[in-house]
Amino acid sequence: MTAQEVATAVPPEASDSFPADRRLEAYRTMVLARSLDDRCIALQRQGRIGFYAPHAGQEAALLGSAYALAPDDWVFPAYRELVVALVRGASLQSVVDQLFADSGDLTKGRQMPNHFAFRAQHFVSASSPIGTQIPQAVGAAMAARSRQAPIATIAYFGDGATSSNDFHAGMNFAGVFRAPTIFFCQNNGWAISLPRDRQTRSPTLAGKADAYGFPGVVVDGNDVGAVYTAVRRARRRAVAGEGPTLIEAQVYRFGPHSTSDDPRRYRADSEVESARLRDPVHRLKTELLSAHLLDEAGDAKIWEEARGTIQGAVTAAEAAAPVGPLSFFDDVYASLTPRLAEERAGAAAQVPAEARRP
Ligand SMILES: Cc1ncc(C[n+]2csc(CCOP(=O)(O)OP(=O)(O)O)c2C)c(N)n1
Ligand SMILES: [Mg+2]
Repeated sequence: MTAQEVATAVPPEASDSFPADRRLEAYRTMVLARSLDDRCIALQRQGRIGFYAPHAGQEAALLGSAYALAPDDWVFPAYRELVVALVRGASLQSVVDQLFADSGDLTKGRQMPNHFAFRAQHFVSASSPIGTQIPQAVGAAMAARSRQAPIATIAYFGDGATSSNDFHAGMNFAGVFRAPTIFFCQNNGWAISLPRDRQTRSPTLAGKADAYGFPGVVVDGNDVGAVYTAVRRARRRAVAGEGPTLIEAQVYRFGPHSTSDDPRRYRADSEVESARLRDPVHRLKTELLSAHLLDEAGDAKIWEEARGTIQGAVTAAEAAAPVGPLSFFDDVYASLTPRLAEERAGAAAQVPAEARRP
């Protein structure tokens, strides 16, 4: 089945269209996401957080996919999907706390900054090793199916990950066993400095699904509605037992690969400028303006509110206590072994009283 045929593989349903009454809410989240991105890069440059992987330019792909999922689905992210966690109900404060590794950090300072995990939101820890989340998502999907849970799993990954061993292992297994998994590839044309044409000669990345025997779809990743529809349909297929779908969302990330990267060494400024003409935030704003759901004054207020909310979260994170040193003893065993209990007591005697919290 080719990428083109896929569009007709699952009959469309009205509920596949992005809900009109959620478009303004989606725009607010998009503005929050864009503002957070700008702020996080500034915080890293100021030495206040250690590391950050930007997503500006990919908001429509991230949001459109996130809105199409159900709360019980499980998300297996790469490392650029904090917006997905926000849509699923993770608090902005917990995102910012993770970046600062303060006592509000759900990962207790044990992960690299930007490597979020939100268990309550079914959002698995970020995958830095490229592609590892793909077979994990397939395994979780198979487990869900054996429990007869009517859910799907989604694996987020980039164009670069399509060259990984884990992409092949996950896609092949999912195809053979019809795993209820959505493979969501955000193709920004670059794997750090490696351009798309050095990655593969496949005309599309979605076309790779042909070899594994399930549909592949190419979608405009700047169009929140188009992404939503593609993921809704893939999800319906998955839950109906029809198997996986590979979605290639074509996007462009404006910023560097991460705060450790300088894209001017490999990417022409003109490429970025022309991509900015297709900015998904601007695109949704234009749609809302023409539908009279937004005006310029309302837009300015949305940006101002977003910056204020972020400022509040940053101020709270900087005022929060660091993660307590005794947290070192948590989470390895359900209850401490006698030896570890003794070591913990010894350590507790050496730390100041205010740091004795877990
Ligand atoms: C197994 C593995 N190999 C190499 C790396 C180094 N690395 C980190 S990100 C990256 C590029 C990933 O590109 P892509 O999948 O397109 O995602 P993008 O960053 O463009 O969103 C590479 C090679 C890694 N993290 N893991
Ligand atoms: Mg890429």
